[in-house]
Amino acid sequence: MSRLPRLVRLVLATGACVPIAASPYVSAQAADAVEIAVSIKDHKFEPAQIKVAAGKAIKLTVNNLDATPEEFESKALSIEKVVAGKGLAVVRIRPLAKGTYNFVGEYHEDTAKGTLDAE
Ligand SMILES: [Cu+2]
Repeated sequence: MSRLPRLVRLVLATGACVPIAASPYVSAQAADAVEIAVSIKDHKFEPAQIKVAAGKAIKLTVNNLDATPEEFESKALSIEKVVAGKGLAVVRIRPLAKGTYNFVGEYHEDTAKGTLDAE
C-alpha cells in the first residue's frame, strides 16, 4: 500500500470512488465563513458578479427586494434555495476551488443571472 499514490490509498481506505477532481469544493476546513450579501431587484441580481476568496466557506445572504418569490439556483454548486418575495435566505457554501460558478434566479432565468468568482 505504501507505494500507491495518496489519492488511491484514500479511495481504497474509504471504499468509495469520489470524483474529487470534478468537485468544485476543496477539502480545506472552513474557519469562519466569509459573509456576503446579494440582492434581487427587478428580477436581477445586484451585484451580478460576486468575488470571493477561494478556499473559504461563504455565508451568502440573498435579499429579495421583489414582491414575488425567487429561487437561487446554482447547478455548478448543487444549490437550490427559494427566497420569498420581500424575504431573506441564507445560503451556505463550502470552500470553493478557484473558478467561476454560475447561478440564476430560476423563476426569471432570462434576467436573473450571476457568477461567483472564487480567486
Ligand atoms: Cu430549482
